[in-house]
Amino acid sequence: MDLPPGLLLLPPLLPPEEAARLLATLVAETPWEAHTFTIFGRTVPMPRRIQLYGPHGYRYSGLLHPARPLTPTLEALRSRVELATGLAFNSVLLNLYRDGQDSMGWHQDDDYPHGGQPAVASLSLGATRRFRLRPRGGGPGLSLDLDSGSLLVLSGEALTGWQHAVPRTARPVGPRLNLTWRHMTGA
Ligand SMILES: O=C(O)CCC(=O)C(=O)O
Repeated sequence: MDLPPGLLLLPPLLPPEEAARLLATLVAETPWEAHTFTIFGRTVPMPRRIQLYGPHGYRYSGLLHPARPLTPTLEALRSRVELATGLAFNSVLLNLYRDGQDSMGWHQDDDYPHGGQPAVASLSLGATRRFRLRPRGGGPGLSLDLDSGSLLVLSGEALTGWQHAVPRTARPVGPRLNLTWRHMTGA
C-alpha cells in the first residue's frame, strides 16, 4: 500500500508476547485519568483513558497536564523507540482504549504550543484497531490496522496535511494501549 509522505510503518518494535506483558504492566502502573470534553455545547466523557508523561506541561483536549517524569518502564521503552526511529523523544501520551466503544476522533498532532520536533512515533499494544487517515483538504483517505507491537512514525506532511482517528468498532475487542512519543520544549 502507498502511504502518504511522512507516514512510515516500521517493523514491529516488540514480539506479541512481550507486547502483551508490557500492556499488562502499563495498564497496572499508570494512574489513568478520565476526562470530559465539550462538543457543540455538550459535555461528554472522553471515550478512553489517558495519561501524559514528560518534562513540560502540555495543554491537551482543553486541559493543562502538569510535567510528569517518565517511569522506569517508560524510560526503557523510550530508548527502544528512539533506536528504532532515529528520533529523540522526551514525552509520551498514553491512550487506553478499554474496548471497541473507546475511540479517538479526527484530529491532527501539529499543535505544540512551544514548538519541539513535531514527529510522533506511535506504539500500539493489545487489540488490533483500525487507524484512519484523511487529507485535510478532502480526498480519499486510508486505513491501517495497527497490531500489537507495531510502530508507526508520523512526520511532516502526514501531520500537517492529514488528520487521523481511531473509530469505534462493533467487533468484540480487548483493551488497546497506544503510546505516542513526542518531543516537546518548554515555554
Ligand atoms: O491510538 C492511536 O493509534 C492514535 C493516537 C493519536 O491519534 C494521538 O495520540 O494523537
